[in-house]
Amino acid sequence: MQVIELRSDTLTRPTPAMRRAMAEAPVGDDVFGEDPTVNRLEALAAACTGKAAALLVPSGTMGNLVAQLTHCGRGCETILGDQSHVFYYEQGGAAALGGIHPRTIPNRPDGTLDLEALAAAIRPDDVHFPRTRLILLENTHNRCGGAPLTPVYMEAVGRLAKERGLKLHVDGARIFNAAAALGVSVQVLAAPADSISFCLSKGLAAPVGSVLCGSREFIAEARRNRKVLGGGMRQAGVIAAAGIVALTEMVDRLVEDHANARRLADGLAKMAGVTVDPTGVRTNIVYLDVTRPDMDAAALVRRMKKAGVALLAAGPRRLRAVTHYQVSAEEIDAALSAFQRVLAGDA
Ligand code: TLP
Repeated sequence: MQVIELRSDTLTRPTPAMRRAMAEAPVGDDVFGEDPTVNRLEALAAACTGKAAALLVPSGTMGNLVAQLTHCGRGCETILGDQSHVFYYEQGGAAALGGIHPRTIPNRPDGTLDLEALAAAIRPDDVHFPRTRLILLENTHNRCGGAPLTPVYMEAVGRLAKERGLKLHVDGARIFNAAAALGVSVQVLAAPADSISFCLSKGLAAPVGSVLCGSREFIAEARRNRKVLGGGMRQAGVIAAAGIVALTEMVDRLVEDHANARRLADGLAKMAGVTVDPTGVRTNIVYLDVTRPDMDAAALVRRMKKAGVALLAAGPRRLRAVTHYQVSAEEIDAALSAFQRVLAGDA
């Protein structure tokens, strides 16, 4: 049986154009700066985000860690959302490996951090306190329903950071989804940030890779930090080639994923046994809560898997579905039929 894969947009497989580009990519040793395909991808990523320079890293996690290590020294503090991927899902790497102290404030349901709470969390100069050095935002916000953060909000946080002498890093794993949903350019969203990382391997469907972007000096230092983490790759042009296809061919179609996510949410909203707020679905991520008292998230995931639909449990009663280029509108309708049957107890 062909499974409809909704666990994550990370599960996309490379497109035929990516496979071809990977096979044919001119390569060199990237640790020597001599891989022409990596250099091309980095130039393209810098242009897409409006930054001076860029650095290919193996994963989003490494991009965020390298950014934090580059902005902060040991004993410095980062302010970030309590629902952020960096705080929630990255093993506390900045603390474990960089001695960087995380200060969380609550994410609001739209993925933002309250500006007053943010300002209040910045430490005054006092011998008792760590030094606040960095603010970290996530756009789109994974655990907050894939919410896109607007240019106005990004600008406001950027202004605050500048006024208080701090740096701003954006975990833009899905920044192209944010730009598509808001109808703005990635450059506009990234402009207030000192650094931004984005993933080639999520909605853009490349098999591996993320890119960290920032000033020339920042990226030069980030290159050192990537190396010490073991992220210096050699003939990485075979990876970068797929990334170039991702950036040139896979961005414009993200709106289809957003329409499919909304289609799924609209269908689920009509069903008994689960709740979902379709108006909250702005990009490619849908969260739903199981309300059937005799079923929890794990049980629904199990039954849906049997019915041919793969989903992720995101809490005791919470499930996540993510759309991507290997899920069509017809498959969304098939997934909805499976939900109908499972929730009615027929499957
Ligand atoms: N997110 C994955 C899982 O780890 C949850 C997913 O399936 O959504 N930032 C954000 C906002 C992310 O969603 C992710 C991956 C990362 C960073 C980390 O990227 P990778 O997996 O490449 O290290």
